[in-house]
Amino acid sequence: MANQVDLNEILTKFNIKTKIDPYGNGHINDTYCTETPKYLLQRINTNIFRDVDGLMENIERVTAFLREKIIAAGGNPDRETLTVIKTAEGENYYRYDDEHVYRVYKFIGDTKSIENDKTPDDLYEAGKGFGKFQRMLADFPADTLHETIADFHHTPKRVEALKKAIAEDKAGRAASVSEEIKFALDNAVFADVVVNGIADGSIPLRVTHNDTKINNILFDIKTGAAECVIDLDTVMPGSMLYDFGDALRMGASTAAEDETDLDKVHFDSEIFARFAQGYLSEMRGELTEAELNLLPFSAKLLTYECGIRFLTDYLNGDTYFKIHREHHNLDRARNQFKLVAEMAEQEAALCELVKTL
Ligand code: ADP
Ligand code: GN1
Ligand code: MG
Repeated sequence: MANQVDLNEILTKFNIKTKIDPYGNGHINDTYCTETPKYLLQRINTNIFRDVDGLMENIERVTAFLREKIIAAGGNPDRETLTVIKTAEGENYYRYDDEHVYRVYKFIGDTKSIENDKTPDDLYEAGKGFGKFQRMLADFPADTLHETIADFHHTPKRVEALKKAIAEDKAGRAASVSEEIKFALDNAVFADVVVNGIADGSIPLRVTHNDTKINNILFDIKTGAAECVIDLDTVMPGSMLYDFGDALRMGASTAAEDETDLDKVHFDSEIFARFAQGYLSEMRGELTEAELNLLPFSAKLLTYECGIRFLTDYLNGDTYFKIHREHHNLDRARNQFKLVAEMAEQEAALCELVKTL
């Protein structure tokens, strides 16, 4: 467990001496923040990210590239991208042992991260923020990045992983979730649309973030503008549809990702429109016809994919996502499937709406 390690000892490796406390709400890493001066310490989840050298190399190269672009545009690189703090020995992370691997970032203050209370304007800003991130990385050589998690958004392989989890039924839960399993398998018909588009060349590979949930962007506390895209562990070659769709998965829901009262969980098309406006204000000129046509579909695809990942983890006995209660992953899966159903109902109307943007 992380707390068996003395975090103050870890901090001394980065020449930092100050009090430290847990911070943030991620499902993957353990995050802490120091008092003054403020730094963000993270224990990298090495069960999920096996190649920490490759991962940190990606982050250092991408942030250095962004830094140059931000400076050229007259921005502030210390706020508009992450800054990796090196150890006293000049390394970009510190390995205590194989399970306790830490990195430090500059803390980006005077920002807020949005979990659930959000307005359409916040989502406009988020769309602009993720769009700008992709635009600035458009000339980064994508094929030089390490693939930090293989086949991360290969939805058909996620379906295969679900089928394997059903067959193995490690936690003895499959019989109790037959309805959710049926929904997941019935909807697998659309799982291959984006991977097929990438394979036939109609959807280009770009440098994408791949984990664009709304709390992975920091907003300026005064202006509300998207200040910095964070959580760069999954920056890899991908489709822009992954980033567009995944942001709406949580961003366009009227409730939290784990809300159990499904009457509160709805897909909000006004938010979809505002996010799309923000995103297209940065990326309009870059997108192909196929990408534009699939924008509404991408929200459904990525929400479906995340739903089946939660369901798979539930069947496997909760080994991937952090949970805070017994059936947490099942609650998350049901919540995502409710959204998928509503997104499917609204897809045709949203395609018309995209044409007007
Ligand atoms: P996870 O992979 O577990 O989601 P994140 O990198 O997203 O971890 O960090 C968790 C939370 O910590 C974020 O949602 C954000 O609120 C906060 N955070 C992360 N990096 C910074 C930073 N450099 N400055 C300020 N807050 C940050
Ligand atoms: C995880 O790291 P975090 O909490 O931002 C996950 C995403 C999921 C998301 C669901 C590396 O994101 O893929 O969409 O949870 N990240 C990884 O909330 O698996
Ligand atoms: Mg995160």
